[in-house]
Amino acid sequence: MAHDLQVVVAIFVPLALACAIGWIIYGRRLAARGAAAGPAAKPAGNGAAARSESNASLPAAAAPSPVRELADAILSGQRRALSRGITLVESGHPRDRAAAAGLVQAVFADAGGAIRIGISGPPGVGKSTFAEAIGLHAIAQGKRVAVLAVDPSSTISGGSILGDKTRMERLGRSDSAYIRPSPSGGLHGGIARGVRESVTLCEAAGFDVVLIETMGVGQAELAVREVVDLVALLVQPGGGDNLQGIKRGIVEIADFVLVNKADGDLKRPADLSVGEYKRALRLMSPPSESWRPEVFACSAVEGTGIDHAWARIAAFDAATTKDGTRDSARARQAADAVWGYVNLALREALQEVRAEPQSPAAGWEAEVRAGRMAPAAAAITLLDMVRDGRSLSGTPK
Ligand SMILES: Nc1nc2c(ncn2[C@@H]2O[C@H](COP(=O)(O)OP(=O)(O)O)[C@@H](O)[C@H]2O)c(=O)[nH]1
Ligand SMILES: [Mg+2]
Repeated sequence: MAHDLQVVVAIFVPLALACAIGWIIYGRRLAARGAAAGPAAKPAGNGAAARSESNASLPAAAAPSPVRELADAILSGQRRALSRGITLVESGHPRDRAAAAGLVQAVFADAGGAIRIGISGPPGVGKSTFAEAIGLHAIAQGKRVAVLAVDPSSTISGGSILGDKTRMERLGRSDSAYIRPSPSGGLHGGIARGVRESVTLCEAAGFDVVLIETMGVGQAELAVREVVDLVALLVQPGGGDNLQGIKRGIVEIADFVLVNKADGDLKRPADLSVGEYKRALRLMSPPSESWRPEVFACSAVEGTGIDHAWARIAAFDAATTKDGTRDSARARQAADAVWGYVNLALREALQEVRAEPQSPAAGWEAEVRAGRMAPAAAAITLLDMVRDGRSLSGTPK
């Protein structure tokens, strides 16, 4: 039937249901764990606060749901299940939203254990090559590495971009690696839609390093900051003191600026660029209170500087974990994300209402378009209607 204000409210019912299902499933697992192996001895992750004693007494769910089965398969480290899970959280379709939220909630207490690294920088700078090099290095140190990359060749206009290495063949052959190229069609600010959830699923599947390669274009790059612990910005070597057209804002969110391609003829220009970026960064405020951004050169192709990069990333992780800034940043990111989802769901619900020609919402918009009403006044009128619970739909029930 027609949409009215209840559409807005109805959006939250599936979400709330999903959370409830997650709690129930979680409680069941806790109870099972408690019976089998005593108290769980996992390191604190996402679910540190959620792991309260009282959950163990939650009622058991009747039958294993498809979402529960998928969650269990992910938790047992099955790659195909992880891929299916990521497809679900990337879907963006309102129909999949409750299942996606339920899945993430079902594995949430087992996530949080990875170091989350954003790899940013313009197209062609070597992000994928670097991700592969540092991924292989981390694996050699005994880590399991997941890479979430936006595949730029999947854009309609893009075609293949500068010998793009999204597939990362060498890394892909390792049993300790998981590579997920996401189509850039579903982009949500330079990173794949649902990437926060994908990180959670990768962590639940047991990966201890999650690399997120961004698409590398424009201000959208800033979005990656919201889902990672640290950002490594890759830049090209080159003279000139204009930071080579890199947007200042993007340099400002970087914990590391890596001048890549420091090999062959580019070695010397790379070293000069390191000095320039160091000088530039001194004038900017660092993204984290407990870490001064570092600049150094590397060659992802030759592998030079990769061990140093990994050592410094490990130092960043150790410092920010110890002083609590990593967890407080994660807490803030998570809280902000709640409002991001609420904004999105509300906007979608209101768009639906707006699409109905008979609705007062559409009427107010027409008034604005005709120049009879100021946009701010129309917005307040609509928000008042929402607050008062009045129908925004034109078709009475
Ligand atoms: N000389 C040199 N070329 C590199 C290096 N890293 C990447 N490349 C090349 O730069 C091109 C783009 O690399 P890619 O990793 O796909 O860049 P992305 O678009 O930032 O992911 C490829 O042809 C790479 O072989 C490097 O350290 N040195
Ligand atoms: Mg790439």
